[in-house]
Amino acid sequence: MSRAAERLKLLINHLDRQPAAIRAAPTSLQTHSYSPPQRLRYSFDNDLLTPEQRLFYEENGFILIKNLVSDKDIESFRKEFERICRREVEVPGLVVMRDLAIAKSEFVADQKAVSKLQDFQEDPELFQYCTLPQILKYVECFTGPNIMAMHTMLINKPPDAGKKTSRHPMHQDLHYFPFRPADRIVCSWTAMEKVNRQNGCLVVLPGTHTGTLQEHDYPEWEGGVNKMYHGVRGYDPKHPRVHLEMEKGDTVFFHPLLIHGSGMNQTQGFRKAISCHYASADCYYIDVKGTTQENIEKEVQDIAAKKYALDDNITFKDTWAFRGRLVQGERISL
Ligand SMILES: O=C(O)CCC(=O)C(=O)O
Repeated sequence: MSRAAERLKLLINHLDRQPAAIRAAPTSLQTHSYSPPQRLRYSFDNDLLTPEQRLFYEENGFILIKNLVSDKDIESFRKEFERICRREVEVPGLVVMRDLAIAKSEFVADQKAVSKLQDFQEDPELFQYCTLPQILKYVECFTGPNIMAMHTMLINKPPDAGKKTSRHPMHQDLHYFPFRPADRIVCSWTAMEKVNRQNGCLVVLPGTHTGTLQEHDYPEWEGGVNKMYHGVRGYDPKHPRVHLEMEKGDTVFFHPLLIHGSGMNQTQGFRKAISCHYASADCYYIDVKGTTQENIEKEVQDIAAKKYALDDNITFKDTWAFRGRLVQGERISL
C-alpha cells in the first residue's frame, strides 16, 4: 500500500469511529459551500474496499469493479435465458416483461421482444448470480454481514424500433422498495457483454444518493413507456452525468437513491445485464401510505392480485417478503 493510501486508511478508520471528524476533500462535482464534518455513512470497512474506493462511493453513490464475473458464469446465465425464452423451463414466480413496441424477438418468432426477466429467485441457474462469493464480498461493504437478495432481474434491452421505447427513464430504485434504511440497500449490475452508449449503457447522476426520494410516475414519452418504468419527476437535467461503459463481467454497485437510467439501444443486438438488489436482513418494512410511493404500491398490488388470483388483501410488503431470499448470515427482520 502506498504511503498516501496508508494515511487515507488511518483517516478512514478514524472517521468510522468518530461521529464527527474531517470531511473528505471535495471533488469537481461538489460545490464549495461548507458542510459540517461527517463520518462515513454509506459503507463499512471489511478490508476489501480501498480507502479511495470507499470515499468514491461515499461521494458518488456507485462503484465499478472490473472483471468480477467470469465468462463461464455469464454463459450459463445466457443459456438459461434462452431456455426460458424457448419455454423449455418454467420458473415459478418469474415475470417476463416485453417491450411495448418492439416486435423483433430473440429465439422465438412472432412475439414482442423480451425486455426483462424479473423475480428469478426460483431459478437455480440464474439465482447463482446472487450468491457469487465475489459479489457478496462487495455487497457486505454496504449492507453488513446479514444479506437478503430482494429483487432479481435479467435486463435484455432490445434493438430500438425507432420509437425510443428501449430507453429506461431516470429513476431511483428506492421508489419500488417498502423497506429501509436506504443506506443498507445496494444494487449489483453486471454487464453480460460490452455495454456502451450505442447499446444503451447505464447513465448515473453522481452524488444524487445524498438526496431524498423524489416523486416518480410514467414519463410522457411520445412512443409510449414500458410497464413499471416510472421516471423521477423534476430532477435537474443539467446535473453532471456519467455513462458507465463496461466490459463483459464488469459490475457496478450502486445506492438505491442514486438517480440512473439507460439510453436507447441503437444497435441490432440485444444488450444483456444481470442484476440483484440486496438489503441488510436488519432492514425493516415501512408503510408507504401517504408517501410518493403510493402509486407504485397500487400498481404492484394490482399486478400481484391478478397474477396469483388473490383478492386485494395482498400487501406491498407481502409481495417483497415472499420474494426475498437469505444469501448470507441470518434472516432477521425482512
Ligand atoms: O439495465 C438497464 O437498462 C436499466 C435497468 C434499471 O435501472 C432498472 O431496471 O431499474
